Amino acid sequence: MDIRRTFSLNGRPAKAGKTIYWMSRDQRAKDNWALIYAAELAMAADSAFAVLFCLSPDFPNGNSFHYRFMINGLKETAQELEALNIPFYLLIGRPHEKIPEFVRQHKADTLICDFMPLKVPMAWRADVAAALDIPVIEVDAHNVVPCRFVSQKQEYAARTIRPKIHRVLGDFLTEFPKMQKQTTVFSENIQKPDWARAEALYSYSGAFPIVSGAKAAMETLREFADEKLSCYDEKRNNPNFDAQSMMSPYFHFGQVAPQRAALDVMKADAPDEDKDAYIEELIIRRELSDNYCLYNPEYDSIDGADKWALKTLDEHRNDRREYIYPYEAFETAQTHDTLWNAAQMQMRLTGRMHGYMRMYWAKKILEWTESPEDAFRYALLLNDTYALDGRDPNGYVGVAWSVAGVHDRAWTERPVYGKIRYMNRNGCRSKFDVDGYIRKIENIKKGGV
Ligand code: FO1
Repeated sequence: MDIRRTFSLNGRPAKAGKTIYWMSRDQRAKDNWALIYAAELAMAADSAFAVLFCLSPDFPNGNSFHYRFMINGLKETAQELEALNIPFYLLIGRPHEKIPEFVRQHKADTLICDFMPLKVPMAWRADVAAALDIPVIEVDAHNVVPCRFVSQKQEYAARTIRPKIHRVLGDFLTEFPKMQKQTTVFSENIQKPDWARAEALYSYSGAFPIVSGAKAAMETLREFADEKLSCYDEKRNNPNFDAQSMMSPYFHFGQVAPQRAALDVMKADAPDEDKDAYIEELIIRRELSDNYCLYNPEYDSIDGADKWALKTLDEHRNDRREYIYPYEAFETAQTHDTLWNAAQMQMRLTGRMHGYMRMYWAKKILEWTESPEDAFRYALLLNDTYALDGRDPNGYVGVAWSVAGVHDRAWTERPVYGKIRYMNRNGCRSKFDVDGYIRKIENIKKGGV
Protein backbone atom coordinates (compact mmCIF):
# COMPACT_ATOMS: atom_id res chain seq x y z
CA MET A 1 0.00 0.00 0.00
CA ASP A 2 1.40 3.43 -0.90
CA ILE A 3 2.53 4.91 2.44
CA ARG A 4 1.66 8.39 1.13
CA ARG A 5 -1.87 7.40 2.19
CA THR A 6 -0.75 7.17 5.83
CA PHE A 7 -0.48 9.82 8.53
CA SER A 8 0.59 9.13 12.11
CA LEU A 9 -1.92 10.66 14.56
CA ASN A 10 0.45 10.49 17.54
CA GLY A 11 3.83 10.89 15.90
CA ARG A 12 4.72 7.24 16.28
CA PRO A 13 5.66 5.43 13.03
CA ALA A 14 3.72 2.30 12.08
CA LYS A 15 5.07 -0.90 13.61
CA ALA A 16 4.67 -4.40 12.16
CA GLY A 17 2.89 -6.77 14.52
CA LYS A 18 -0.55 -7.44 15.95
CA THR A 19 -2.80 -4.85 14.29
CA ILE A 20 -6.33 -3.54 14.76
CA TYR A 21 -8.19 -1.57 12.07
CA TRP A 22 -10.76 0.73 13.65
CA MET A 23 -13.21 0.91 10.72
CA SER A 24 -15.35 4.02 10.58
CA ARG A 25 -15.72 5.85 7.26
CA ASP A 26 -14.81 2.99 4.96
CA GLN A 27 -17.25 0.32 6.02
CA ARG A 28 -16.26 -2.39 3.50
CA ALA A 29 -14.12 -5.50 3.28
CA LYS A 30 -13.13 -5.06 -0.40
CA ASP A 31 -10.99 -2.27 -1.89
CA ASN A 32 -10.17 -0.81 1.53
CA TRP A 33 -6.62 0.57 1.82
CA ALA A 34 -6.85 0.83 5.63
CA LEU A 35 -7.72 -2.87 5.89
CA ILE A 36 -5.02 -3.77 3.33
CA TYR A 37 -2.41 -1.87 5.35
CA ALA A 38 -3.49 -3.54 8.61
CA ALA A 39 -3.04 -6.92 6.91
CA GLU A 40 0.42 -5.93 5.61
CA LEU A 41 1.62 -4.81 9.06
CA ALA A 42 0.37 -8.05 10.66
CA MET A 43 1.78 -10.34 7.98
CA ALA A 44 5.17 -8.60 8.08
CA ALA A 45 5.52 -9.92 11.63
CA ASP A 46 3.65 -13.24 11.16
CA SER A 47 1.05 -11.76 13.47
CA ALA A 48 -2.74 -11.28 13.26
CA PHE A 49 -5.14 -8.41 12.60
CA ALA A 50 -8.80 -7.70 13.34
CA VAL A 51 -11.42 -5.04 12.55
CA LEU A 52 -13.43 -3.13 15.09
CA PHE A 53 -16.34 -0.74 14.62
CA CYS A 54 -17.47 1.61 17.39
CA LEU A 55 -21.18 2.42 17.23
CA SER A 56 -21.24 5.86 18.77
CA PRO A 57 -24.52 7.57 19.75
CA ASP A 58 -23.35 11.08 18.96
CA PHE A 59 -22.74 11.24 15.25
CA PRO A 60 -23.86 14.80 14.42
CA ASN A 61 -27.43 14.85 13.06
CA GLY A 62 -27.39 11.08 12.66
CA ASN A 63 -30.85 9.59 13.22
CA SER A 64 -32.36 6.09 13.29
CA PHE A 65 -32.94 6.09 9.52
CA HIS A 66 -29.21 6.63 8.91
CA TYR A 67 -27.97 4.37 11.71
CA ARG A 68 -30.13 1.43 10.64
CA PHE A 69 -29.05 1.81 7.01
CA MET A 70 -25.45 1.81 8.22
CA ILE A 71 -25.95 -1.19 10.56
CA ASN A 72 -27.52 -3.19 7.73
CA GLY A 73 -24.40 -2.58 5.65
CA LEU A 74 -22.08 -3.37 8.55
CA LYS A 75 -23.71 -6.78 9.08
CA GLU A 76 -22.83 -7.72 5.50
CA THR A 77 -19.26 -6.45 5.90
CA ALA A 78 -18.85 -8.40 9.15
CA GLN A 79 -19.88 -11.59 7.33
CA GLU A 80 -17.46 -10.92 4.48
CA LEU A 81 -14.63 -10.38 6.96
CA GLU A 82 -15.46 -13.49 8.96
CA ALA A 83 -15.40 -15.51 5.72
CA LEU A 84 -11.79 -14.28 5.38
CA ASN A 85 -11.08 -15.30 8.99
CA ILE A 86 -10.75 -11.61 9.89
CA PRO A 87 -12.50 -11.01 13.22
CA PHE A 88 -15.04 -8.14 13.33
CA TYR A 89 -15.73 -6.62 16.75
CA LEU A 90 -18.67 -4.28 17.38
CA LEU A 91 -18.22 -1.87 20.30
CA ILE A 92 -21.14 0.28 21.43
CA GLY A 93 -20.34 3.62 23.06
CA ARG A 94 -18.09 6.61 22.59
CA PRO A 95 -14.82 5.82 20.81
CA HIS A 96 -12.48 7.47 23.33
CA GLU A 97 -14.17 5.50 26.14
CA LYS A 98 -14.24 2.14 24.36
CA ILE A 99 -11.31 1.88 21.96
CA PRO A 100 -8.16 2.49 24.04
CA GLU A 101 -9.30 -0.17 26.55
CA PHE A 102 -10.03 -2.67 23.75
CA VAL A 103 -6.64 -2.04 22.09
CA ARG A 104 -4.75 -2.46 25.37
CA GLN A 105 -6.73 -5.60 26.29
CA HIS A 106 -5.70 -7.20 22.97
CA LYS A 107 -2.09 -5.95 23.24
CA ALA A 108 -2.08 -4.56 19.67
CA ASP A 109 1.17 -3.15 18.31
CA THR A 110 -0.50 -0.67 15.92
CA LEU A 111 -3.99 0.81 15.56
CA ILE A 112 -5.09 1.78 12.05
CA CYS A 113 -8.00 4.17 11.42
CA ASP A 114 -9.44 5.60 8.23
CA PHE A 115 -9.69 9.27 7.19
CA MET A 116 -12.71 11.53 7.68
CA PRO A 117 -12.08 15.30 7.77
CA LEU A 118 -15.16 16.24 9.85
CA LYS A 119 -14.75 17.69 13.34
CA VAL A 120 -16.41 14.94 15.41
CA PRO A 121 -14.70 11.97 13.70
CA MET A 122 -11.37 13.85 13.78
CA ALA A 123 -11.83 14.49 17.52
CA TRP A 124 -12.63 10.80 18.08
CA ARG A 125 -9.37 9.85 16.37
CA ALA A 126 -7.32 12.51 18.18
CA ASP A 127 -8.65 11.44 21.60
CA VAL A 128 -7.93 7.77 20.93
CA ALA A 129 -4.44 8.55 19.57
CA ALA A 130 -3.63 10.64 22.65
CA ALA A 131 -4.80 7.88 24.99
CA LEU A 132 -2.57 5.17 23.45
CA ASP A 133 1.20 4.72 23.54
CA ILE A 134 1.28 2.60 20.38
CA PRO A 135 1.30 4.03 16.82
CA VAL A 136 -2.14 5.22 15.66
CA ILE A 137 -1.97 5.48 11.88
CA GLU A 138 -4.65 7.13 9.72
CA VAL A 139 -5.02 5.74 6.20
CA ASP A 140 -6.90 7.72 3.54
CA ALA A 141 -8.99 4.89 2.09
CA HIS A 142 -11.68 7.20 0.72
CA ASN A 143 -9.87 9.47 -1.74
CA VAL A 144 -8.15 8.16 -4.84
CA VAL A 145 -5.36 10.70 -4.27
CA PRO A 146 -4.81 11.03 -0.50
CA CYS A 147 -6.22 14.33 0.79
CA ARG A 148 -3.26 15.30 3.02
CA PHE A 149 -0.81 14.44 0.24
CA VAL A 150 -2.43 16.20 -2.73
CA SER A 151 -2.41 19.62 -1.03
CA GLN A 152 -1.35 21.05 2.32
CA LYS A 153 -3.76 23.99 2.17
CA GLN A 154 -7.35 24.92 1.32
CA GLU A 155 -7.70 24.91 -2.48
CA TYR A 156 -9.57 27.84 -4.00
CA ALA A 157 -11.57 25.94 -6.62
CA ALA A 158 -11.70 22.80 -8.75
CA ARG A 159 -9.34 24.48 -11.24
CA THR A 160 -6.60 24.79 -8.61
CA ILE A 161 -6.79 21.24 -7.23
CA ARG A 162 -7.41 19.54 -10.60
CA PRO A 163 -3.79 19.77 -11.89
CA LYS A 164 -2.44 18.64 -8.51
CA ILE A 165 -4.66 15.55 -8.65
CA HIS A 166 -4.06 14.77 -12.33
CA ARG A 167 -0.27 15.03 -11.88
CA VAL A 168 -0.22 12.00 -9.55
CA LEU A 169 -3.47 10.25 -10.51
CA GLY A 170 -1.54 7.48 -12.27
CA ASP A 171 0.31 6.65 -9.05
CA PHE A 172 -2.89 6.20 -7.08
CA LEU A 173 -5.67 5.15 -9.47
CA THR A 174 -4.44 1.55 -9.37
CA GLU A 175 -6.13 -1.83 -8.96
CA PHE A 176 -6.59 -3.01 -5.35
CA PRO A 177 -4.88 -6.15 -4.03
CA LYS A 178 -7.44 -8.85 -3.15
CA MET A 179 -7.82 -9.61 0.58
CA GLN A 180 -6.45 -13.08 1.37
CA LYS A 181 -7.91 -15.41 3.98
CA GLN A 182 -6.08 -14.81 7.28
CA THR A 183 -4.22 -17.87 8.55
CA THR A 184 -3.10 -16.57 11.96
CA VAL A 185 -5.42 -16.39 14.96
CA PHE A 186 -6.07 -12.92 16.42
CA SER A 187 -7.67 -14.15 19.63
CA GLU A 188 -9.11 -17.39 21.04
CA ASN A 189 -12.48 -16.04 22.14
CA ILE A 190 -14.04 -13.70 19.58
CA GLN A 191 -17.28 -12.29 20.95
CA LYS A 192 -19.84 -12.01 18.12
CA PRO A 193 -21.31 -8.55 17.35
CA ASP A 194 -24.50 -7.91 19.32
CA TRP A 195 -26.58 -6.66 16.39
CA ALA A 196 -29.83 -6.96 18.32
CA ARG A 197 -28.53 -4.53 20.94
CA ALA A 198 -27.23 -2.17 18.25
CA GLU A 199 -30.56 -2.14 16.41
CA ALA A 200 -32.54 -1.69 19.63
CA LEU A 201 -30.73 1.63 20.07
CA TYR A 202 -32.10 2.95 16.78
CA SER A 203 -35.67 1.88 16.27
CA TYR A 204 -36.82 2.53 12.72
CA SER A 205 -39.73 0.78 11.08
CA GLY A 206 -39.80 2.69 7.81
CA ALA A 207 -38.62 1.54 4.42
CA PHE A 208 -35.26 2.24 2.86
CA PRO A 209 -35.20 3.85 -0.61
CA ILE A 210 -32.19 1.73 -1.58
CA VAL A 211 -30.77 -1.53 -0.27
CA SER A 212 -27.78 -1.05 2.05
CA GLY A 213 -24.49 -2.91 1.78
CA ALA A 214 -21.48 -3.57 -0.44
CA LYS A 215 -23.30 -6.02 -2.76
CA ALA A 216 -26.11 -3.56 -3.53
CA ALA A 217 -23.51 -0.82 -3.95
CA MET A 218 -21.60 -2.84 -6.55
CA GLU A 219 -24.81 -3.75 -8.39
CA THR A 220 -25.75 -0.06 -8.52
CA LEU A 221 -22.28 0.79 -9.82
CA ARG A 222 -22.43 -1.91 -12.50
CA GLU A 223 -25.89 -0.76 -13.61
CA PHE A 224 -24.66 2.85 -13.73
CA ALA A 225 -21.48 1.97 -15.69
CA ASP A 226 -23.34 -0.33 -18.11
CA GLU A 227 -26.58 1.54 -18.67
CA LYS A 228 -26.42 5.16 -17.54
CA LEU A 229 -22.87 6.31 -18.03
CA SER A 230 -23.22 6.75 -21.76
CA CYS A 231 -25.70 9.55 -21.35
CA TYR A 232 -24.16 10.95 -18.19
CA ASP A 233 -22.68 14.13 -19.57
CA GLU A 234 -25.78 15.14 -21.47
CA LYS A 235 -28.34 14.05 -18.86
CA ARG A 236 -26.58 14.44 -15.52
CA ASN A 237 -28.30 17.79 -14.93
CA ASN A 238 -31.70 16.40 -15.73
CA PRO A 239 -33.47 15.12 -12.61
CA ASN A 240 -35.92 13.16 -14.73
CA PHE A 241 -33.15 10.79 -15.74
CA ASP A 242 -31.48 9.42 -12.70
CA ALA A 243 -28.31 9.28 -14.77
CA GLN A 244 -26.71 10.87 -11.75
CA SER A 245 -25.09 7.85 -10.13
CA MET A 246 -27.16 6.71 -7.14
CA MET A 247 -23.83 6.00 -5.51
CA SER A 248 -23.57 8.87 -3.02
CA PRO A 249 -25.18 7.11 0.00
CA TYR A 250 -22.89 4.11 -0.67
CA PHE A 251 -19.86 6.40 -0.84
CA HIS A 252 -20.91 8.19 2.34
CA PHE A 253 -21.07 4.95 4.34
CA GLY A 254 -17.97 3.64 2.60
CA GLN A 255 -19.80 0.59 1.27
CA VAL A 256 -17.94 0.95 -2.02
CA ALA A 257 -14.67 2.72 -2.76
CA PRO A 258 -14.86 5.78 -5.04
CA GLN A 259 -11.64 4.37 -6.51
CA ARG A 260 -13.52 1.19 -7.49
CA ALA A 261 -16.12 3.36 -9.23
CA ALA A 262 -13.36 5.22 -11.08
CA LEU A 263 -11.68 1.97 -12.18
CA ASP A 264 -14.97 0.45 -13.38
CA VAL A 265 -16.07 3.62 -15.17
CA MET A 266 -12.70 3.85 -16.98
CA LYS A 267 -13.18 0.26 -18.21
CA ALA A 268 -16.81 0.79 -19.24
CA ASP A 269 -17.93 0.86 -22.86
CA ALA A 270 -18.93 4.54 -23.09
CA PRO A 271 -17.81 7.74 -24.83
CA ASP A 272 -14.79 9.49 -23.31
CA GLU A 273 -16.71 12.71 -22.61
CA ASP A 274 -19.11 10.78 -20.37
CA LYS A 275 -16.24 9.08 -18.55
CA ASP A 276 -14.37 12.38 -18.12
CA ALA A 277 -17.52 14.11 -16.82
CA TYR A 278 -18.07 11.37 -14.26
CA ILE A 279 -14.42 11.26 -13.17
CA GLU A 280 -14.56 15.05 -12.73
CA GLU A 281 -17.53 14.70 -10.34
CA LEU A 282 -16.23 11.58 -8.64
CA ILE A 283 -12.60 12.55 -8.10
CA ILE A 284 -12.08 16.27 -8.53
CA ARG A 285 -15.31 17.52 -6.90
CA ARG A 286 -15.38 14.90 -4.13
CA GLU A 287 -11.72 15.28 -3.21
CA LEU A 288 -12.09 19.07 -3.28
CA SER A 289 -14.81 18.64 -0.62
CA ASP A 290 -12.50 16.64 1.66
CA ASN A 291 -9.83 19.30 1.10
CA TYR A 292 -12.25 22.07 2.15
CA CYS A 293 -13.35 20.28 5.35
CA LEU A 294 -9.79 19.30 6.29
CA TYR A 295 -8.28 22.78 5.94
CA ASN A 296 -11.20 25.09 6.72
CA PRO A 297 -12.18 24.91 10.42
CA GLU A 298 -15.41 26.78 9.63
CA TYR A 299 -16.55 24.39 6.89
CA ASP A 300 -19.87 23.99 8.73
CA SER A 301 -20.66 27.70 8.91
CA ILE A 302 -21.16 30.54 6.46
CA ASP A 303 -18.11 32.18 8.06
CA GLY A 304 -15.95 29.65 6.21
CA ALA A 305 -16.84 31.30 2.90
CA ASP A 306 -14.52 33.64 0.95
CA LYS A 307 -14.37 37.33 1.84
CA TRP A 308 -15.86 38.47 -1.47
CA ALA A 309 -18.91 36.30 -0.84
CA LEU A 310 -19.42 37.39 2.76
CA LYS A 311 -19.05 41.01 1.69
CA THR A 312 -21.60 40.81 -1.11
CA LEU A 313 -24.11 38.88 1.01
CA ASP A 314 -23.70 41.47 3.76
CA GLU A 315 -24.28 44.36 1.36
CA HIS A 316 -27.61 42.78 0.38
CA ARG A 317 -28.61 41.72 3.88
CA ASN A 318 -31.37 44.30 4.07
CA ASP A 319 -32.77 43.80 0.58
CA ARG A 320 -36.48 43.05 0.60
CA ARG A 321 -37.19 39.29 0.54
CA GLU A 322 -40.30 38.53 -1.52
CA TYR A 323 -40.96 35.48 0.68
CA ILE A 324 -39.63 34.58 4.11
CA TYR A 325 -40.23 31.10 5.53
CA PRO A 326 -39.43 29.58 8.95
CA TYR A 327 -37.44 26.32 9.08
CA GLU A 328 -40.61 24.24 9.48
CA ALA A 329 -42.09 25.53 6.21
CA PHE A 330 -38.99 24.34 4.35
CA GLU A 331 -38.90 21.07 6.29
CA THR A 332 -42.53 20.26 5.40
CA ALA A 333 -42.20 21.48 1.79
CA GLN A 334 -44.82 24.21 2.29
CA THR A 335 -43.40 27.03 0.17
CA HIS A 336 -45.18 28.79 -2.73
CA ASP A 337 -42.89 27.05 -5.21
CA THR A 338 -44.13 23.61 -6.34
CA LEU A 339 -40.73 22.79 -7.87
CA TRP A 340 -38.89 23.56 -4.66
CA ASN A 341 -41.46 21.57 -2.67
CA ALA A 342 -41.00 18.60 -5.02
CA ALA A 343 -37.24 18.62 -4.43
CA GLN A 344 -37.73 18.72 -0.65
CA MET A 345 -40.31 15.92 -0.86
CA GLN A 346 -37.92 13.85 -2.97
CA MET A 347 -35.32 14.15 -0.22
CA ARG A 348 -37.81 13.31 2.52
CA LEU A 349 -39.30 10.35 0.66
CA THR A 350 -36.18 8.86 -0.93
CA GLY A 351 -33.29 10.15 1.20
CA ARG A 352 -31.69 11.71 -1.87
CA MET A 353 -32.14 14.69 -4.16
CA HIS A 354 -30.91 15.03 -7.68
CA GLY A 355 -27.65 16.97 -7.96
CA TYR A 356 -29.02 19.75 -10.15
CA MET A 357 -32.07 20.22 -7.93
CA ARG A 358 -29.83 20.43 -4.84
CA MET A 359 -28.34 23.65 -6.15
CA TYR A 360 -31.73 25.21 -6.96
CA TRP A 361 -33.11 23.94 -3.62
CA ALA A 362 -30.31 25.53 -1.53
CA LYS A 363 -30.27 28.83 -3.46
CA LYS A 364 -33.99 29.33 -2.91
CA ILE A 365 -33.42 28.90 0.82
CA LEU A 366 -30.96 31.80 0.57
CA GLU A 367 -33.65 33.83 -1.24
CA TRP A 368 -36.48 33.05 1.20
CA THR A 369 -34.85 33.50 4.61
CA GLU A 370 -34.17 36.51 6.84
CA SER A 371 -30.38 36.21 6.59
CA PRO A 372 -27.64 34.27 4.79
CA GLU A 373 -26.66 32.78 8.16
CA ASP A 374 -30.17 31.34 8.58
CA ALA A 375 -30.09 30.03 5.02
CA PHE A 376 -26.79 28.24 5.55
CA ARG A 377 -27.96 26.66 8.81
CA TYR A 378 -31.35 25.63 7.43
CA ALA A 379 -29.93 24.07 4.25
CA LEU A 380 -27.28 22.16 6.19
CA LEU A 381 -29.72 20.88 8.82
CA LEU A 382 -32.27 19.79 6.24
CA ASN A 383 -29.61 18.00 4.19
CA ASP A 384 -28.04 16.33 7.23
CA THR A 385 -31.43 15.28 8.61
CA TYR A 386 -33.12 13.93 5.50
CA ALA A 387 -30.41 13.00 2.99
CA LEU A 388 -29.00 9.49 3.24
CA ASP A 389 -25.70 10.90 1.98
CA GLY A 390 -25.85 13.89 4.35
CA ARG A 391 -23.39 14.49 7.24
CA ASP A 392 -20.63 14.27 4.66
CA PRO A 393 -17.94 16.68 3.31
CA ASN A 394 -19.80 16.67 -0.02
CA GLY A 395 -22.93 17.91 1.72
CA TYR A 396 -21.17 20.74 3.55
CA VAL A 397 -19.46 21.92 0.39
CA GLY A 398 -22.67 21.60 -1.63
CA VAL A 399 -24.41 24.03 0.73
CA ALA A 400 -21.35 26.32 0.93
CA TRP A 401 -21.16 26.44 -2.90
CA SER A 402 -24.88 27.17 -3.34
CA VAL A 403 -25.43 29.67 -0.53
CA ALA A 404 -22.00 31.28 -0.16
CA GLY A 405 -20.15 30.79 -3.46
CA VAL A 406 -17.40 28.51 -2.10
CA HIS A 407 -15.34 27.15 -5.05
CA ASP A 408 -17.48 29.37 -7.33
CA ARG A 409 -16.83 32.88 -8.73
CA ALA A 410 -18.70 36.18 -8.52
CA TRP A 411 -21.63 36.70 -10.93
CA THR A 412 -23.72 39.69 -11.99
CA GLU A 413 -24.93 41.45 -8.85
CA ARG A 414 -28.63 41.21 -8.00
CA PRO A 415 -30.94 41.70 -4.97
CA VAL A 416 -30.50 39.35 -2.00
CA TYR A 417 -27.87 37.15 -3.78
CA GLY A 418 -25.42 39.95 -4.42
CA LYS A 419 -22.78 38.35 -6.65
CA ILE A 420 -23.62 34.77 -5.61
CA ARG A 421 -24.64 32.72 -8.63
CA TYR A 422 -28.40 32.97 -9.21
CA MET A 423 -30.68 30.13 -10.28
CA ASN A 424 -34.38 30.23 -11.05
CA ARG A 425 -37.24 28.09 -12.25
CA ASN A 426 -36.80 29.20 -15.88
CA GLY A 427 -33.22 27.98 -15.68
CA CYS A 428 -34.56 24.60 -14.57
CA ARG A 429 -37.18 24.67 -17.33
CA SER A 430 -34.43 25.16 -19.88
CA LYS A 431 -32.70 22.06 -18.53
CA PHE A 432 -35.54 19.60 -18.01
CA ASP A 433 -39.26 18.94 -17.91
CA VAL A 434 -40.13 20.63 -14.60
CA ASP A 435 -43.77 19.48 -14.63
CA GLY A 436 -42.66 15.90 -15.29
CA TYR A 437 -40.34 16.03 -12.31
CA ILE A 438 -43.09 17.44 -10.06
CA ARG A 439 -45.51 14.72 -11.25
CA LYS A 440 -42.87 12.04 -10.60
CA ILE A 441 -42.46 13.19 -6.99
CA GLU A 442 -46.25 13.51 -6.54
CA ASN A 443 -46.47 9.93 -7.71
CA ILE A 444 -43.88 8.75 -5.19
CA LYS A 445 -45.79 10.67 -2.51
CA LYS A 446 -48.99 8.80 -3.41
CA GLY A 447 -47.03 5.58 -2.95
CA GLY A 448 -46.71 5.03 -6.68
CA VAL A 449 -43.59 3.50 -8.21
N1 FO1 B 1 -19.10 6.07 12.06
C1 FO1 B 1 -18.68 5.43 13.19
O1 FO1 B 1 -17.52 5.05 13.27
N2 FO1 B 1 -19.50 5.18 14.24
C2 FO1 B 1 -20.81 5.57 14.21
O2 FO1 B 1 -21.54 5.32 15.15
C3 FO1 B 1 -21.30 6.26 13.05
C4 FO1 B 1 -22.62 6.71 12.98
C5 FO1 B 1 -23.04 7.37 11.79
C6 FO1 B 1 -24.34 7.85 11.69
C7 FO1 B 1 -24.75 8.54 10.55
C8 FO1 B 1 -23.85 8.73 9.51
O3 FO1 B 1 -24.23 9.40 8.40
C9 FO1 B 1 -22.55 8.25 9.60
C10 FO1 B 1 -22.13 7.57 10.74
N3 FO1 B 1 -20.83 7.10 10.84
C11 FO1 B 1 -20.39 6.49 11.99
C12 FO1 B 1 -19.90 7.05 9.72
C13 FO1 B 1 -19.58 8.43 9.21
O4 FO1 B 1 -20.02 8.37 7.89
C14 FO1 B 1 -18.18 8.83 9.14
O5 FO1 B 1 -17.71 8.52 7.86
C15 FO1 B 1 -17.27 8.17 10.11
O6 FO1 B 1 -17.77 8.27 11.37
C16 FO1 B 1 -15.98 8.90 9.97
O7 FO1 B 1 -15.03 8.37 10.76
